[in-house]
Amino acid sequence: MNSRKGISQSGPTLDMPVPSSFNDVGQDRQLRSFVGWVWYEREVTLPQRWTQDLGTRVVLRIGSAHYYAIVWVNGVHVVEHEGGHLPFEADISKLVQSGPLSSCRITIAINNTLTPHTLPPGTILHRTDTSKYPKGYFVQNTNFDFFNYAGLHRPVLLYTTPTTYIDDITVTTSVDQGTGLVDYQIFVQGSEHFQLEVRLLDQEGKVVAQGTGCRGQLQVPNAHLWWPYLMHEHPAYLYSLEVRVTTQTAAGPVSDFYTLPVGIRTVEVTERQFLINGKPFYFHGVNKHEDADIRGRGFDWALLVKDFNLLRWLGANAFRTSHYPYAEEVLQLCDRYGIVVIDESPGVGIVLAQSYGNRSLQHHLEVMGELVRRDKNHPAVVMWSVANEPASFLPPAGYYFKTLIAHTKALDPSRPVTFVTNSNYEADLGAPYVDVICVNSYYSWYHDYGHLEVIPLQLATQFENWYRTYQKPIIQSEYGAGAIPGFHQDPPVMFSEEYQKALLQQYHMVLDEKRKNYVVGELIWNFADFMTDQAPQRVMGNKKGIFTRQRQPKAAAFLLRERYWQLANDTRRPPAAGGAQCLESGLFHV
Ligand code: GCB
Repeated sequence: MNSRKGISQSGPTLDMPVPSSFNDVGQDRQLRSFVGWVWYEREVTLPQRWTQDLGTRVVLRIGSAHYYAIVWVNGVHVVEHEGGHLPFEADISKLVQSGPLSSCRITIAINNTLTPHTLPPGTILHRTDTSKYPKGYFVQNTNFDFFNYAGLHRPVLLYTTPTTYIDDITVTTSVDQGTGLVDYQIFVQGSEHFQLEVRLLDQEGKVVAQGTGCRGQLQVPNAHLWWPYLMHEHPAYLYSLEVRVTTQTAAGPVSDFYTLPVGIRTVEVTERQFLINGKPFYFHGVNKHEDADIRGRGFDWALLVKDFNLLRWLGANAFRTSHYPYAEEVLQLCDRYGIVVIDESPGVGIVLAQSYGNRSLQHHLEVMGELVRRDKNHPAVVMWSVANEPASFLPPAGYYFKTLIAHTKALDPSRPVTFVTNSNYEADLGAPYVDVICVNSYYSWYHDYGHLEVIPLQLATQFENWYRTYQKPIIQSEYGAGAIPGFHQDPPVMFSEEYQKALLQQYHMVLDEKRKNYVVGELIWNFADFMTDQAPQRVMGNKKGIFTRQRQPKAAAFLLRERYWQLANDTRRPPAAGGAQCLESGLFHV
């Protein structure tokens, strides 16, 4: 690429909002289903200090680019990244500080092609029968049930730090007889000579502990623990860890300063229970997608806040980031509201034998490294899920999941690890390595259509088989039925709101029995309707949402709301009839 010419000189361009998927903003069918390279470009003017002060480090940060991205600044290649749901950065100081220019042209090429070695995997099918397809015709095939939205899904930011800067912080917490123990490790880059100060402040701004040096333990007598929001009257207590690294320069001392919210809490798994702060926790919540009209998977504050209001209206205390890591802002709100998260990697649809080879495994290990690095300090994250519904009965799956789970535990020994299975309990080769069995089932939906009466027997058998085999706590990580909003039929038939409700009720009877014992959670599939590829069994997407894609409740939402508040009743009563709880004003600084 010529470093002086912008992309607009190579041909016609489109205006494209960021963050957003590119697929649904246009009127062009080709753009909606486009597979291949797209190019984004933006020219920005940098403040003078950024370009003149050599003590300033200028960083370009891309929140998420789906799927493969190559980045240039002023025509110079600066970074490449594989994987659509995690951030990456490039230090561009040298580039922007090398000449008189204060403008900076950022060019990002993105390719959404999925292959057997990407995460999630996919295949490109070349249609060579020229009696049916034009020459060179191909389609992207996937083994997952959501639309492969692509583009710049999260913010693209430029920020600065001093040249000696805080690169990473790891915090783990424990509790010893009421004293909170906060172990920290701080990684500094740019110099070997610096001073490091650490302070922990409570919510009143009072310093409760302090330390110096790159690693240490802060002790907080009578600590306020971080509790999920329905378990305690003062939930989601967050301390602030202030980290200051200072270096001496010719111009005097220079500091990099970072504040990290810290929740002191413990997580533990026993043979029958999932414990948070030593107390049994029952997951009653949802599976979500990052999905909405027009913006596709693009980050949107208004949508996010609406979703959290709906979660709290429902009384949901947890969700799984099915089937990929969500935006960091989502986890920040979970920390602040006390909503528990099972944090899932993009390992969805790993069903081809080819996807179990070393190349795929290596990439999956790297993705877990990026995910843990990004999300390890969120108290809301209580468990990692390395995959969803892989073909875990295939012979190489045993080694694959053993390695992947051991690696994740080595990266973060403080949290349990799982993957979500729909394999037969006898055939599953990955289940021996998980801490919690997460199982998906769709009785009376994908088989025994319409026969709701078989659910109690089939579901009870499912739980008993898994528990007898592994003696590990079990989460019903998906169950549900499709309902087209406004379709009514009584007695219930499939796709009516009544059927969705009735199916959930059958599940709930068994869950109520088994949760006395070893079932530790239930997560409905799905929070909201979402877009999928076109297929005869999908009606403008997947309709298993209890809310529509526009976040309006179906009948099942009211049923779940009653149930979840009932489940929470031990610690807290439901809000007044008809009234969702309002988020206090002042909570948002967006
Ligand atoms: C599943 C998948 C989920 C699908 C869902 C369905 O088991 O994990 O991605 O969307 O079933 O509705 O078929």
